[in-house]
Amino acid sequence: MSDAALQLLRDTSDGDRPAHVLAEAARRRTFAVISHPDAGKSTLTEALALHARVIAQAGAVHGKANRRATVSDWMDMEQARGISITSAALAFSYRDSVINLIDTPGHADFSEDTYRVLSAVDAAVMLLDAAKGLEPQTLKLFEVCRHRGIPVITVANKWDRPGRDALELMDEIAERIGLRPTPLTWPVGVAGDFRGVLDRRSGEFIRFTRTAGGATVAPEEHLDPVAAEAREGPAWVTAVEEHELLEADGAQHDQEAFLAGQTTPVLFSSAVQNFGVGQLLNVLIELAPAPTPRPTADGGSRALDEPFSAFVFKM
Ligand SMILES: Nc1nc2c(ncn2[C@@H]2O[C@H](COP(=O)(O)OP(=O)(O)OP(=O)(O)O)[C@@H](O)[C@H]2O)c(=O)[nH]1
Ligand SMILES: [Mg+2]
Repeated sequence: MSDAALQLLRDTSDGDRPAHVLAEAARRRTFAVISHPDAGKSTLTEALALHARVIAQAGAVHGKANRRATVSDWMDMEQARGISITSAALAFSYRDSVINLIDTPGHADFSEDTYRVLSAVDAAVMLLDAAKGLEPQTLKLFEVCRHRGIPVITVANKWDRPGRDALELMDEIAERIGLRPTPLTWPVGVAGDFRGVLDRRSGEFIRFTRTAGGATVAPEEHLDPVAAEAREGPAWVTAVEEHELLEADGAQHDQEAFLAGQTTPVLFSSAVQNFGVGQLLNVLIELAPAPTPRPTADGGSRALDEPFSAFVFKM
């Protein structure tokens, strides 16, 4: 560090600094979006940015010519081929928090990049294509999260398209990766007929409305159970029955078990239509961990308010 920089550090440091550093750290949510290729990571990244009003309009990678490329796929080759080759970091504020989101490439050729990213984040959002369930690359990436002790939030995406049964998907998560799924939202309408979600914590129905091309935030309506049943009939009744089954099975969110990597909160979405995206943002802020002390090379633990430390993970 140069003398000038050192002097600046001395000048700006005061008694409040550790408290300030801790408060700033507590506001931060740093996470990676991971999955097998094509599950919709870049589309979801963009939908999150749209929802937080960082961008005004979304455009799909493989979409119509009049839609723009996703914000995180910025290389010419990425836009031409519709895949992510590099990880893209997006930082934005939402409510009182600062979100640091890293959109990773799913393709196995670029997985070194994803492994590096996973050494720098505090949580991961694991995306599943609702029709395909757990695909090979998702399983591999999940193993890395398990190894590193990274808490995982699962998002069943592409619910707007015909796919698996939601309860079956939960079984697949439990059986194949040994994580206990604790859904926070539950879909109303089968895959391919996505009307909204049952918020399992409030019991409310959150109904989404499509917008043209999914380019803008999807309007949401909140209905109580009686109004929801009147509106959606059997689709609502089925969702409530399945929710009660999950409840009887003890599939409730438990923050400690989530942070310990034993359970995974699950949400349902359609990134391309911006359905379920606001719910994910709120869950990230409410439940995802802020930065914690890091292990040091000699096996100790480095507190967040130590004078200065950095971890260079990508050059
Ligand atoms: N129907 C539907 N299509 C979606 C959804 N989310 C993404 N897609 C489409 O799926 C394709 C892949 O989406 P991407 O966002 O590029 O997927 P990705 O996971 O970033 O892919 P890689 O970066 O190559 O690993 C695109 O054609 C998207 O428009 C969704 O919720 N529903
Ligand atoms: Mg991508």
